[in-house]
Amino acid sequence: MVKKATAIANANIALVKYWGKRDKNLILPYNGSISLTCDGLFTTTTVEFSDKYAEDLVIINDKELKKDEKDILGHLERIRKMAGIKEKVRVVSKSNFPVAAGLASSASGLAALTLAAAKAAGLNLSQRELSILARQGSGSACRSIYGGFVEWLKGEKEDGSDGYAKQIVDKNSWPEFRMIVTILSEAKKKIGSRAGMAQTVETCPYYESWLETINQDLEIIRKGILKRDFTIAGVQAEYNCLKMHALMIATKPAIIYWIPATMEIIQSVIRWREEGLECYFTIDAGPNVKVLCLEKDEKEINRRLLGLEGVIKTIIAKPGDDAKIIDKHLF
Ligand code: 2P0
Repeated sequence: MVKKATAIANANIALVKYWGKRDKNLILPYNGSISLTCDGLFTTTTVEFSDKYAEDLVIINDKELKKDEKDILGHLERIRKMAGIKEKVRVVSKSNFPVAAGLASSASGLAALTLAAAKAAGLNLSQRELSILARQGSGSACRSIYGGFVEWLKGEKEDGSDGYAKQIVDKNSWPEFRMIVTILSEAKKKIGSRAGMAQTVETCPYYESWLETINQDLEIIRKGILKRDFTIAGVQAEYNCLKMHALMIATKPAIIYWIPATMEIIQSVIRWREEGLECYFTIDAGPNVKVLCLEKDEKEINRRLLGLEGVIKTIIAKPGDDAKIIDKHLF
């Protein structure tokens, strides 16, 4: 039997951010998060388990995986164990956007890997089971199993069985919603989010306040999404992003992901909004800014963004689909 499958998964960008783990092995978060699954920012991954391979081999964006990179081989081993198979694996994965620049490449990457590997290994998992499994590869990947607007429930149980993502609404529920991703720097970031969030939990004096106020952020954004109220969702997303960056800045040593062009966009978005062009920003563990707007303003905001110093390019994303199996393999 051929044990080969290919999956495609979209990246997701959080509107309420995940920042901090209560369990590093199972990847259980201290707080819940909400994201938009982005059409047009995706990873395609082919996985094959076979006796013909003498060694595991993982090729991501044409480069062989180094041992010290995220524990992808450990994740594949987890899936092999679940399926009770022993064959070595070959993985080829490609993303259509810059990796490791705060664009959640690990989310689409680990979601596509989980789905393709589970299918190739002969596991027949529900979306919830896939979400729990993807989470153990990379936290934010559990959200990329679903399309549209998605919430990752932090869960309470120690075994992580209630720590999964679920869809709030699908992509057709708010088709006018847009996320314009600006690419400012394709450089690999200095501190990864895994180390950055651990450092924040350990040293940031404000981390307790983050946890005390997060449920309110989740509630307001959920309401904004369900009512399709752009102002409610946008205001709260921007606020939550700034709170997360305030945490990062107040750790020892400070984690500062922003570059001058990041601030240029922040100030511009605030100015455009004051002029009546409604848009909001969010920023992850990197310098790139994502600008939230509605379809009617997409062209104008994109034009203005491209005119700013330091903006290399933009990608306009709409609400995207669930992760899915496709027929066309990469090898
Ligand atoms: C998020 N980020 O909610 C937050 C906001 C970055 C900033 O999830 O250690 O790659 O693999 O669980 O999911 C990035 O962290 O970290 C992230 P791991 P992950 O999107």
